[in-house]
Amino acid sequence: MSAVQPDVDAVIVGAGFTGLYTLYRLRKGGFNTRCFDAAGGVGGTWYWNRYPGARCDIESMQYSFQFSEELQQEWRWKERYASQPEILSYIEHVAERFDLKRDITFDTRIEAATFDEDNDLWVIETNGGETVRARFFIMSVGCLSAPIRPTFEGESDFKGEVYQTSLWPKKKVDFTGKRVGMIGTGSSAIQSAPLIAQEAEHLYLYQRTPNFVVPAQNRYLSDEEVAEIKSDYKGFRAKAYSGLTAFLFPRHDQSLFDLPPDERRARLDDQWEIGGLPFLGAFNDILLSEGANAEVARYWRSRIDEIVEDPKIADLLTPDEFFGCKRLCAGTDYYETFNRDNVTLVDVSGKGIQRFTENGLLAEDLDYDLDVIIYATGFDAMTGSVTRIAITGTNGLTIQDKWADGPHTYLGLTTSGFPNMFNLVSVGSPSVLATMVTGAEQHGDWVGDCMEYMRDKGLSRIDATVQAEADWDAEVTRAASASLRMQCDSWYVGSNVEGKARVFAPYIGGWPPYIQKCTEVVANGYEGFELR
Ligand code: N01
Repeated sequence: MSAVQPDVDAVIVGAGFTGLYTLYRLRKGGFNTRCFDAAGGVGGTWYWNRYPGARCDIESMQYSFQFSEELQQEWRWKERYASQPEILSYIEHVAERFDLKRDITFDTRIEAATFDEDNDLWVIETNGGETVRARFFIMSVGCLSAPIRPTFEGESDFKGEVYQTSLWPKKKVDFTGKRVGMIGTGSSAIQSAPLIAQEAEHLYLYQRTPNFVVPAQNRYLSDEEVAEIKSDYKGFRAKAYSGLTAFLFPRHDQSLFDLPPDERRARLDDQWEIGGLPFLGAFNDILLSEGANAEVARYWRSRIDEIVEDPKIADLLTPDEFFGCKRLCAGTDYYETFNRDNVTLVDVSGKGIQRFTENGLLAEDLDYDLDVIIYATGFDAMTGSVTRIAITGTNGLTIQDKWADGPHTYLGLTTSGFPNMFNLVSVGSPSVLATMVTGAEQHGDWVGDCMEYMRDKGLSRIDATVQAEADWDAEVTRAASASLRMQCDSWYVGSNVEGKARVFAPYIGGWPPYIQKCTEVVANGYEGFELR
C-alpha cells in the first residue's frame, strides 16, 4: 500500500464531450473524480469556436451520445448538421441532466502533472495554485484545441479589431460597414467567410493553399426522419458502430475503375447532392489509388469552374494536391461567395503576409486597408493540447521529450513511462477519423473498466510496456502508409507547425480493428501493460 493516499481517484482534464462522458462513467463506477477546464463552461471545442457559421460536419443524429436511451430519445436535433450554439446547448443539457458540473472546476488550467513513483499517483497543479493528488490522470483535451496564431511584424501597430476563430468572443461581432481581412482558408474560414461577406463592406480572404470544399447540403430535419431513427436508435447506432468510421454515410465499396466514365460522373454527382464528408464514400479507392484520386480531383475542378465566374479565381481555388488528403472541408456557399463584388481572394502563396500596418496589412507587396483582421490559422493538432502541459512521468521523463520525434502510444490510450495516465480520443486512436463522441464513450468505458479491474485486484499502477507501444506505433504507421493522406502537408501529419515531427497522428486502420484490438487486450488480462 502506498504511503501517501491520493485526494481523488482521478483528475480529468477537459470538459468537452470526452471529459464529460468519462466523468459520468467514473462516477457510475464509484470513483471520486475531479474535472478541470480552462473554459468558463462545458463544451470543449464547442465552447471556444463560436465564430459565425461554426457547425459540425458529422450528422447531428450521430454526433451525439448514445449511452443513455432516454437522452437520445428526448433531444430533438434541428438540423442535419448542428450549429455550434445547438451543440453547446446539447452539451450543457447533458451536464445538467447528469448533474456533472458539481465535479468540474471551470476557469482553471492544468499547468503541470508529475508522477510520484513512490506512491503511484499524479501530483497535479492548476494555474490557480491548487495541487491535487490523483491515482489516475486523464487527458480529454481534444485534438483541435491548442490554437496557433502566426506572428507577423507590426501586429501591435494595427489600430482595428483583431479576432481568432478558435477563441471567438461570446458577444456577437458586428461586421456591418467594415473591411474585414481573414487569414487562412481552412474549415473555420470556409464556414465563416460566406456569412461575414453578407454583412461586411468588404471581405479579403488571404489564401496560401486552397482546400477542397464539399457542399454540406445542410437542411432542417423532418419529424419523420427523426422519428424513424428514434424508432430504433439502438439498432441505428449498432450499425454505425460496426462501420469503418463509427458513423453511417452512403459508402460504395467499389473502385472508381469498376464503372465506365459516364457512370463515374453520375456517382460523383450523386455524392455531391448528398453533400458533406460522404463524398469520400463515392468509391473505396479515392484515398488509396492515385489514378482514382486524380479523376475525382478533375471532377472537382469542373465543379469549381461551373460555380466561380472568374476563371482566374476558380484556378486559385483549385487545389493541386490529392483530393481529401487534407481534412475535407464542408461548406455552404463557399465557392459562390467569390462571385460577390465585396469579396476578394488574395493569393498569398508567394511573399505571403509581410506585416501588419496601422491601417491593415501588407501582403504580396500590396497594402490592404482593414477595420478587422481575423486569424483562422488552425491548431497545433493532436499533440499540442497535451504537450502544452508540463507532464513528467517516471525517471524525470517529460512528455515533450518522449514525443519529440512524434507521439508514441499504446492503443492511443497510454504512453509508456507515464503510468496511470490516459490520453483519450487523440493520437494513436481513430479519434478525428471516426466520430469524436463515439470515441469518447468507447475510451471512457475502456478507462472506467480498467480502473474497476485494478480496484478489484488491488492494483495501483498500470503502464504500457515498451514493446507493446513499439508494436502499436508500427501498426499506426503501417495503416497510414497505405493512405494518400500521408503524402501532403496537413495538420494530420503536423506539418502546419514549424519544427513538428512529421507523423500521421490518428490511427487510420479503421474503427472495427481498433475496437477488436482494445477488446482483445482486456480479454487477455491487459496484455501489453505492466500492472502492479
Ligand atoms: O485550421 P486549418 P481550421 N499566412 O489548419 C492558414 C476542424 N474544424 O481552424 O494551408 C497565411 O485547416 C493555412 O494555410 P496553409 C477540422 O478538422 C472542423 O480552419 O498552411 N495563411 C490554412 O489555410 C479542420 O480541418 C470544422 O497554406 C496561414 C489556415 O491558416 C480543423 O479543425 C470547422 C498562415 C488554417 O487552416 C482545422 O481547421 C472548423 C500564414 N502565416 C474546424 N498560417 C467543421 O466543419 C496559417 N495559415 C466540423
